[in-house]
Amino acid sequence: MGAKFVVFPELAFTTFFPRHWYEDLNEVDRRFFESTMPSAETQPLFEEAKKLGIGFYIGYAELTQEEGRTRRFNTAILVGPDGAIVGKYRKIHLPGHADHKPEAAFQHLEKKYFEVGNLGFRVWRFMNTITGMLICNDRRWPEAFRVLALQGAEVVALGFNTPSENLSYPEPPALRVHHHLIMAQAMAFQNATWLVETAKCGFEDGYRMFGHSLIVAPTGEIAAKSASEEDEVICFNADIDLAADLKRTMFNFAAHRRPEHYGLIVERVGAEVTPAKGP
Ligand code: CDT
Repeated sequence: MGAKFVVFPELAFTTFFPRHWYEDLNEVDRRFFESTMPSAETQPLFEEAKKLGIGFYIGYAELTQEEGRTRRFNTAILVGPDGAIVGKYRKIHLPGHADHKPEAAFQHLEKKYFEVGNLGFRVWRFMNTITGMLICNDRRWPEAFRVLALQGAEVVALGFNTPSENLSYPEPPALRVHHHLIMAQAMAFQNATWLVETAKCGFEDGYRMFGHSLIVAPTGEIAAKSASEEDEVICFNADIDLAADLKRTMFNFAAHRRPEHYGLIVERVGAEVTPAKGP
């Protein structure tokens, strides 16, 4: 297909193991976490990409020793066409819960297995673009995209695992996909970036994920979308300068943003009912 840059899903080397409760963290570390990247097992991917001159984004469970202790992150890296790791992102918005819910159809234990990422939202000069990384649930938070856009992001790469079934309340899968699509289109347009979102799809371990990998243009239009829940590759020849007019006019941040009125966004975490006292 001529692709120069490939985006793989979140936790691409393993099953989405946070759907399972494991008592023994040593077992989790052994089965699902990578303590070096690349490793003997992952090196062939790096070598093949280098041979083909392809850069890539890939997500994995990262085990690291930092600040004198073992730490676990849900991580993604950007790898250049020369096989060198250019950037690393550790997932900041970790959904789900940390406690065991035996009554539930499956678990979503990201809060048990991972710490909140400590590297911030950053962008890199990458393959003649400015590229930022996010992971799965981050795509639901406009703040994450805006922080990348304020650093000049032209491309945002994101891998995801989203179950077709809502763990918390009954919700039609079609509605879940609808939310996925409108978020992606809105985030790309409002931040004038290309957005690549790559899904795990179909049944993994017997649990269904809704797929719908996307490449979204800065116009908010879907340039390419997967069509099945089978393994699939989608590709688009993206004009990175497509957003130039948008960035110069409607979303000229320097001209139009009013951060003096956005303070609550960083001061307050949860919503509090605080009505104005007067007109
Ligand atoms: N992997 C991931 O972040 N998935 C979440 C599911 C949320 S349900 C607890 C998502 O936002 O798609």
